[in-house]
Amino acid sequence: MTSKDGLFARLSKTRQHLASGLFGIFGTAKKIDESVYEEIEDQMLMADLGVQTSQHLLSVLRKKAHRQRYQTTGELMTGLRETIVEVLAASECSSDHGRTARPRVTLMVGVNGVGKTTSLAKIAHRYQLNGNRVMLAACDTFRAAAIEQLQCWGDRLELPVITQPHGADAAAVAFDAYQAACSRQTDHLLIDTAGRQHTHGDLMEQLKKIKRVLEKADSALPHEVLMTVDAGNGQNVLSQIGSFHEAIALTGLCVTKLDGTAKGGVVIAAAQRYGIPIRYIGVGEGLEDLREFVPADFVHALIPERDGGS
Ligand SMILES: Nc1nc2c(ncn2[C@@H]2O[C@H](COP(=O)(O)OP(=O)(O)O)[C@@H](O)[C@H]2O)c(=O)[nH]1
Ligand SMILES: [Mg+2]
Repeated sequence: MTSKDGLFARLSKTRQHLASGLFGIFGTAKKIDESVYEEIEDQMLMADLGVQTSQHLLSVLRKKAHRQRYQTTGELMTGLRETIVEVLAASECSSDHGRTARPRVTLMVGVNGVGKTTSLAKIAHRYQLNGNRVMLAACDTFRAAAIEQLQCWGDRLELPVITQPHGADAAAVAFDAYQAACSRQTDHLLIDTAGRQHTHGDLMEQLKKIKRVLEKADSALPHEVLMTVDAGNGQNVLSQIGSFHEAIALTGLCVTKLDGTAKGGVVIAAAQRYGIPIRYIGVGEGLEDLREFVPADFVHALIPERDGGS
């Protein structure tokens, strides 16, 4: 099974919502009229693209259809695919976010239970496979179990994990970890943080403090502020991103649990609304179930060619 086939299988729930409805429209070789656009919009809303993003995509698609004189619904389908890829690609960032810095520091943030710690372990594993030295920092000092969970991943992946006892100052752990990463010539320092509701002021302040303390050590830190969101939360994901972005300026997104939801369209909405690049998508609980986000592969898995399946 190639990774693209794997992606196709994992995105089946969202595809059933989005693509099967679209095939109903496009498969009937209708004339392109207003009712076709309305039906496309309905399908997009069902796949959780949201009103604003659906309308944006439709307006771009209408112009494209007019300019390129689309005659068939098949051409319209191709145009829709292209339009979504363009939206997703536009959020890919041109700046490299310290890609070559060593240690490159990633701060993982997000609300509770979305898959931050698991995704961090998956990212660590990817880096290791590329021959990089990785260190983890357990800055979710809020729950004792969270420190143990990261330690467990560290044992499994044979990675150093910097910890302090439950209740310690998370910013102090981050600072210690950065110093350790520098002295041990680590390539990637991945910092796990406590889940917090975006409405929880104190915890947001703690996150800002972690960032400030790192910035004091080196103004380029953290190179990446990666927010994990659970696709299953659908449109709520957008307000979560908005609050975190305002508080600590996100540089990337990791969208998890796309395997278990029909709301995968929220990936497109997130890219369109905030222009924050999607770095990774999570498509299962295993270590290998994290993919680098490739817009064209994602769109192909959601809206395949009619006779395709791979
Ligand atoms: N199906 C599925 N489960 C996931 C994915 N990512 C994380 N999980 C599960 O989500 C649960 C919460 O993950 P955790 O990393 O502890 O979340 P955190 O509270 O944000 O750190 C765990 O049971 C993970 O195995 C994913 O992409 N797909
Ligand atoms: Mg966690």
